[in-house]
Amino acid sequence: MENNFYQFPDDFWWGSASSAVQSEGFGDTGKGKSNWDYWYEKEPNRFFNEVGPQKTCDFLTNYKEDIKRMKQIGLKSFRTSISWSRLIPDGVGAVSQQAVEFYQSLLDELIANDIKPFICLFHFDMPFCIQEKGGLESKEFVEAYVNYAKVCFNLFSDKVYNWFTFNEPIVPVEGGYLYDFHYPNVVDFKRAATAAYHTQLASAKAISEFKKLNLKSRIGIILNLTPTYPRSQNPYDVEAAKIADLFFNRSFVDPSVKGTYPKELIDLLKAHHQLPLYNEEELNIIKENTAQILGVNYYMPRRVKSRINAVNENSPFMPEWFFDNYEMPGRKFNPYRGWEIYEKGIYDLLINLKENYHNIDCYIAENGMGVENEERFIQDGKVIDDYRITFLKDHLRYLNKAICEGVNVRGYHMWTFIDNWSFCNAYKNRYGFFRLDLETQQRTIKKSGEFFKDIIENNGFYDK
Ligand code: BGP
Repeated sequence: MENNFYQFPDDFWWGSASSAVQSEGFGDTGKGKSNWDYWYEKEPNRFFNEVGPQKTCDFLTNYKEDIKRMKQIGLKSFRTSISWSRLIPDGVGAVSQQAVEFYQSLLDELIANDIKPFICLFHFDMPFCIQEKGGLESKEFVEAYVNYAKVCFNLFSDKVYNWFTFNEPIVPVEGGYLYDFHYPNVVDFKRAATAAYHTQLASAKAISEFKKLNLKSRIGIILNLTPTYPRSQNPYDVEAAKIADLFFNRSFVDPSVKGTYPKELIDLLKAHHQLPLYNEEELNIIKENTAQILGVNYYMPRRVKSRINAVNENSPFMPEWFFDNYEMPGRKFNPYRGWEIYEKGIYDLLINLKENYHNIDCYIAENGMGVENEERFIQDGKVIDDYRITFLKDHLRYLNKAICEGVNVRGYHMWTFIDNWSFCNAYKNRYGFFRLDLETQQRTIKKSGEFFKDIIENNGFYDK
């Protein structure tokens, strides 16, 4: 078969993503305890091999060398987050000077190496003292978060290229209030809806503060969009998929990009007495302060079918009252993470943004493949991760198609640069372009890292 060259636009943001909790380590900057530090202390057994958030690639001390590695493979941009509990150990009030110096120096180092800093303010971690006051469920969270965001804008705005208020805001809602995979391990839909609403409000208020500063940089939000496919075109299946999409995608993408919640979602929650408390003034803030740029994390699709059994009314209200999850026979599957691999999903979600979300400027903020026991694939000291190269190419072909069809997608960041700690999964699955030896802290480039370097150098790649 003849090879095609997949050409990407000039100034495409070829990059990689990470987050503070997953890479920095606790360090000695006087960081306060976060919700993750607390949960690990309390229930270490909830973490793979009982490895907690203190055991990382220690980016806090290795960042200069790691940025050299980024430069070595030619990254144009890098996204990480600021640790709120490092910057403001008590959640509100005094700012840690050591933390300020670290983040200033990190940003300077990226800029000096021609790597655009993308900074996210919230990647699942908050100071534990804010969590104790009710966390996402409380209005105190909203005010404390907005104060923290303002501190960050004032301190770092001259150095940051793109800002993001939250990473995957639905995940702490699902994990913490519905499905028991994040602290505080509550199962209660109305509380989940409240947490989601407060997150959206906090995001909009931070955007409002940002706009007052008239900066050159832009601000947005990063959402994990999971294109939702019905098992079949049977109207029951189609309706099930529509409802799943309302819960898991439109609940955040609509207010973030359009400034309004879908009426169907409001009606459904109202009918089941699950709406959070809200007021017109807050809804107006959400309406007026939408994202200027959207980051999209894409890992897997969602497939659903209509429910086969009646709902047990004496069980907690759940999105699954309206659909069953569906495993498509023959699906491509990553058994280590338990996620379907469906490359076309990246194209479908981007076309949806083009057609239904005014073709907002966006970029792929995360995409990647976690694999267990990668040491199996080491040859002459290097992980030969051909599976990751295939995964990457398969997604980039569809990304390229979306670009050719006019989607405003500005970049692609792979998760992640150096193998890092995963929330709960710790080091079970490895994702990086560089392998981390946890004991020696040594980093070694994988074959995929070298392949990504070639892509960046050529601003595209040859393939079938
Ligand atoms: C996303 C998160 C990342 C990262 C990634 C991989 O949801 O934004 O923080 O962890 O998923 O998932 P995991 O680490 O759970 O395998």
